[in-house]
Amino acid sequence: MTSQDQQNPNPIASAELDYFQTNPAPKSLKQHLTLARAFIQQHAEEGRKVVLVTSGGTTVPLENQTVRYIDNFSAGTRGATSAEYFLEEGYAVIFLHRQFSLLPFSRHYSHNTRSFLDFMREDEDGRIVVDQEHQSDMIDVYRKYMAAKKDNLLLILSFVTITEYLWELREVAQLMQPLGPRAMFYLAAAVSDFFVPHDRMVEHKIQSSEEFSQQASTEGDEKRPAARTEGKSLIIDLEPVPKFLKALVDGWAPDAMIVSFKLETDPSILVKKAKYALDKYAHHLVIGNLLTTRKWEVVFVSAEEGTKWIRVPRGRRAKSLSGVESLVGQASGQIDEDSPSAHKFVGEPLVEIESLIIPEIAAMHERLLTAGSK
Ligand code: PAZ
Repeated sequence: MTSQDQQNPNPIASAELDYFQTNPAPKSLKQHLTLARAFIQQHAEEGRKVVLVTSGGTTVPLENQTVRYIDNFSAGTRGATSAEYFLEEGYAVIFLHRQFSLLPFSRHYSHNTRSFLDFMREDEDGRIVVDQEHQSDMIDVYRKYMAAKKDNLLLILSFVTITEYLWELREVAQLMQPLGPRAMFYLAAAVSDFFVPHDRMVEHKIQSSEEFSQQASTEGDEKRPAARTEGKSLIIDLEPVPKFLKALVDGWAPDAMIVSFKLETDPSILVKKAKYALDKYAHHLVIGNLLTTRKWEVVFVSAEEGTKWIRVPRGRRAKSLSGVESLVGQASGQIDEDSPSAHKFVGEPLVEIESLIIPEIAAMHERLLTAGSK
């Protein structure tokens, strides 16, 4: 034990307390929790498994009245796609996503280079209808969406900033506690590791002109603004976000199955980092993925099964004369190579990799539930 640990026997708990005391809750939290409480209660009563899917990137605001912020690349594809496959596996889904990132179902027709209007045409009576070419795909998506809506199986909540995300995650996780091991967390959001604490954030837009910029307080003052101009330069001095992933296991959702993602860009450290995260956070499964290949391959790292790669089959899409699409290529979604693929992936993957990931996770959840009930 370090002398700091001796003064404070649970550094994670005190970092948590400090974070949530000093970084205010989002205004929409109360309303979100009312919705989440009713949703969780309904599905607990109906004996359904509930998964909280997080999706999209968190922002790091530099000003309280935010004009500028730091963001990341995530579009929310992984989360939105996974949510659909969790519904297919019989889960009720709480979809906690970055506002305006991809949503389950509507993702098929949004954020594309094509507008949703390109899927429509005007019929002889002057009414808008779906183009013949897109009828079968759209009816499929529409029916699944309506089925989820009818049974209230999908609750959509949103966040923008890192602090909003953490508040929502903590509070919804605590509401999910009564579900016990029937709850799952699927943490696909790209969460910032660094942030500007509330007490070091300037109120107004940071001025680029020296004449208007507020003078930074004296050197060495730890409460000086974390983002400020000094001379002509913008200085951004971020602090680490406390590591809350362990709190999820220890305090917020001790009985739930927890699946987290590890994103890297360097193939040589991916598995090592995923294993490290598994040891450190004691989640049930860590899924490693690389920025450039994340739609084609991921690596599962778990105490239960060690290391296992999931890959989309290689091949191509083929269209028959009738226009029906089929897959030509390897049947299996898995190849037993034990490291990231050396070959380059081009175009779109043959199938959505989430269609392979989610059934594996659902089966793992079932095994955990069975083992727990013995
Ligand atoms: O949102 P997206 O589909 O563009 O990307 C998904 C992802 C890479 C953000 C996700 O698979 C992931 O790895 N999330 C965790 C990222 C992290 O290490 O914080």
